Amino acid sequence: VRIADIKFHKVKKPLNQPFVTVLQKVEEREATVVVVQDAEGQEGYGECVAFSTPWYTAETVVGSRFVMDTVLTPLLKGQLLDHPTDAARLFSKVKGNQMAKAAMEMAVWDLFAKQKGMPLYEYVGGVQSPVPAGVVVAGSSDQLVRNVKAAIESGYRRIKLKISPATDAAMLKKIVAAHAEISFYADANGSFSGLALEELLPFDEAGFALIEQPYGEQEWAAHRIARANMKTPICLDESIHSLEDVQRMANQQAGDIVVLKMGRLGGWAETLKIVEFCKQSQIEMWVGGMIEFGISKAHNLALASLPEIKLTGDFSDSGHFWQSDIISPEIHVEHGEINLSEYPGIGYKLKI
Ligand code: OSB
Ligand code: MG
Repeated sequence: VRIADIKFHKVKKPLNQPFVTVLQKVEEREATVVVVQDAEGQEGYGECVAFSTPWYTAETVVGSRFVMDTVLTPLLKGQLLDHPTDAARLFSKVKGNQMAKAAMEMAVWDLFAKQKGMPLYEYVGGVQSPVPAGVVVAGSSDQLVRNVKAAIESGYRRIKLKISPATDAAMLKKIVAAHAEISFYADANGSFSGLALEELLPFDEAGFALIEQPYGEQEWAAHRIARANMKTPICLDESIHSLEDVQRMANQQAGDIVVLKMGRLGGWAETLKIVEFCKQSQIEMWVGGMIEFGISKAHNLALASLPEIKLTGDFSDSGHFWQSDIISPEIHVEHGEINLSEYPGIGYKLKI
């Protein structure tokens, strides 16, 4: 496939409700949509998931756009690629900037699948079966109870609760106990950083299926201690930027489960290597979300279709965050599931 042209579109939309965590209050989401074109004008789509400011990862919308425009585009444009993994190889000498790389690399994967006339999920080895939906609930305690109720009424069977040292663990235990049919995850986003294990232990009694990222990105020893002293599986999100980080987690026994986010990992090629390693090492995986638009979600759905990925990811309805999404059709949760598109590539049209 010849990458004949590369285009970018800015997207900016308000969230239906502010998304409030210990890290940041997100009220509006900006993103960059990447369109790669072959010589015939066939298009592949990617979405850069960097946020406006560096509150979750170091990259930003403006910084990633600079890198895509001035560094990555010259490396990719005009190239004749034999395989989509060539894109990651072309970018490999550029340091860091995984979200910028991923956005462009993922567009290339979409284009290859379209050239083959195959859905992307099939192209990467996934299997057709609806992807179970999962939603994230954040906010103060009374909001939490209301939002959990609303999520269950919308059909979600997996709910992720944002936690911090200020969260009332006993209250969460009651919520979890009241809904035996729901799988609850807890995500701390590193907010127990520097605190004693005792601060985290009350959450071990709440009945969560897993606890995500209690400590900071580089706090491997703290995660190892938590894992050794808790019955709830420890899951790493922010700590994982590459296959090497997953190997470090395994070697240091710092976690049981990894969250796959292609933006944070640099794209499909690195993510598929991690999937293979986790399969060999019997590490469980799930696909995380970052308040994304539909292009990114469509790639994530293809990833979640892989038979190795058994845990439910962050997959909510387009209408959960957005008045209107940037894809057609939008992503719909029905009976707690999302059907994979059977159209070529990501299977959704760009609607901007
Ligand atoms: O830690 O998983 C996270 C959103 C933005 C950045 C980081 C995270 C999140 C979420 C929301 O938890 C998940 C979603 O988009 O559904
Ligand atoms: Mg997380």
